[in-house]
Amino acid sequence: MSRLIVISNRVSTGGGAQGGLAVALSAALREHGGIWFGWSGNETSEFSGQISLERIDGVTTATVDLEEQDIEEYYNGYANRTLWPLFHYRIDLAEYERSFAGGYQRANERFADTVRPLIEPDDLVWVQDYHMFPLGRELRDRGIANRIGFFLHIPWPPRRLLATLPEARALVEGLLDYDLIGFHTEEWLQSFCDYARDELGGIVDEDNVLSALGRKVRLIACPVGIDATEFAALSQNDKARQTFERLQESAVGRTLIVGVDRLDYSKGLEERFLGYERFLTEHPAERKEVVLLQIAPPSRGTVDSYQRIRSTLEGLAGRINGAHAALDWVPIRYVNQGYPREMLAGVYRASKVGLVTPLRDGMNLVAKEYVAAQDPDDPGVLILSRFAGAAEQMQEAILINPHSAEEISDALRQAISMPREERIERWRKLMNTVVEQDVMWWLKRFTDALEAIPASQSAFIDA
Ligand code: GDG
Repeated sequence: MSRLIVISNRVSTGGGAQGGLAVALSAALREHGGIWFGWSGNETSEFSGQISLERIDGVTTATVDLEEQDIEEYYNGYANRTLWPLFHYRIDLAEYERSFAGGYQRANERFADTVRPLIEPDDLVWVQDYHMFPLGRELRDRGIANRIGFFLHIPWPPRRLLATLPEARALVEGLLDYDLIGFHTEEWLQSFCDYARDELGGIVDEDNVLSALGRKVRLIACPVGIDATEFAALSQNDKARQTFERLQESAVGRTLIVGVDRLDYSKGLEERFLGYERFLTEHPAERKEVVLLQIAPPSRGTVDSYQRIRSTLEGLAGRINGAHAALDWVPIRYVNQGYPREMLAGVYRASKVGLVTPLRDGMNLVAKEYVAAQDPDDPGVLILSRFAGAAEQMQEAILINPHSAEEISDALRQAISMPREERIERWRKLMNTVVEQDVMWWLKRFTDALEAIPASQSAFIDA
């Protein structure tokens, strides 16, 4: 078995409060041996490429500090203010600055210089996400002939949106140096093919191998999962049970609806609140029987668009509560803080409706966690946006268009009145998928596909 070199913006080894993805990548690193490389999260006055090596729970991590300018231009700039909004279809929020693009390229070159000496000839190299698009090419330029895979955790935008990015062509050309590119869904994969065909004259064969500009790269749709068995067990531990009981007491007989999202404009929180308000107005009789608990830990607080969405939501929650609350009831509990995972599991289990309404989302793990945490004898109902990658696998949820307040309102009504047998039937199908296509399934599918690529494929083909 080849060693694995995982490369991502940040490195987290699955200890403490880490999510399922970090746990799975750590498990793969333990099995294959290898190294997890990335930015330390720290700033240094002058970049030195000094690697800090650590061994945590059987996983070797290698991290490097970046200069303030790198962090500003690469991370806060190009990653968070250019690529993230553009790839979530928000060109209105995307900032196109040459300095960001330059800093992004520089940081990737620095990553390549730093990780290069750690890579041995038979290692599988696996690059994660949009922070690192150019890394494959930079490694090739430094003589790395290994199999290199790339996985994109966010959507791939439609061709005409991507074309608004000044560096679009160079970015996609750079991706041709990978051997394998993974997307969560067929839809994101097809959007990538559209661009490669129309802008680069590429050809995609029946095995999803793209040939363009004399290079070949294999494409796969490989949806990420959660550790469903672990999460189901978590929902029954002491801390989860205490949270469950506390919520049940505080909701006194009311139906709890839950949303859990990083505070991000892609998650459709504003539209969710408006859809919920619509439900309150359209169904006065049910009004006081429901409570919406929205957990939204703030993120990327230095970026303007995140400050704006935060204040918009505060205003909206205040207005809805002001307009609809009664002496003994507040319609929205809006909480701007994070909770430990086992408490979240208890929150999901206590909630009869999981409301997941992103406007665009690569996958959305909350939808899967919500399902995994349910009581099999009395499960809650998942309402899910059609525009989340998860919708491709989770057809038994109530699927909605998150831009339509009416659809959200109708879906809430349907979920709240759904008979137990129907809830159980839908949940069983959803749970089967979440358990079968879990995070270890995802990991194995991707690494097997990478390992199956003949080592020579990364060389030039005849044009
Ligand atoms: C990217 C893509 C893709 C949230 N609040 C708390 C908390 N969380 C955890 C959830 C879940 C995770 O954060 C969020 O996962 P998502 O999938 O929703 O979204 P992103 O962070 O945007 O991740 C996404 C994912 O990559 C994987 O490929 O699904 O589409 O955007 O696990 O539970 N965790 C804790 N406390 C909180 O308050 N502990």
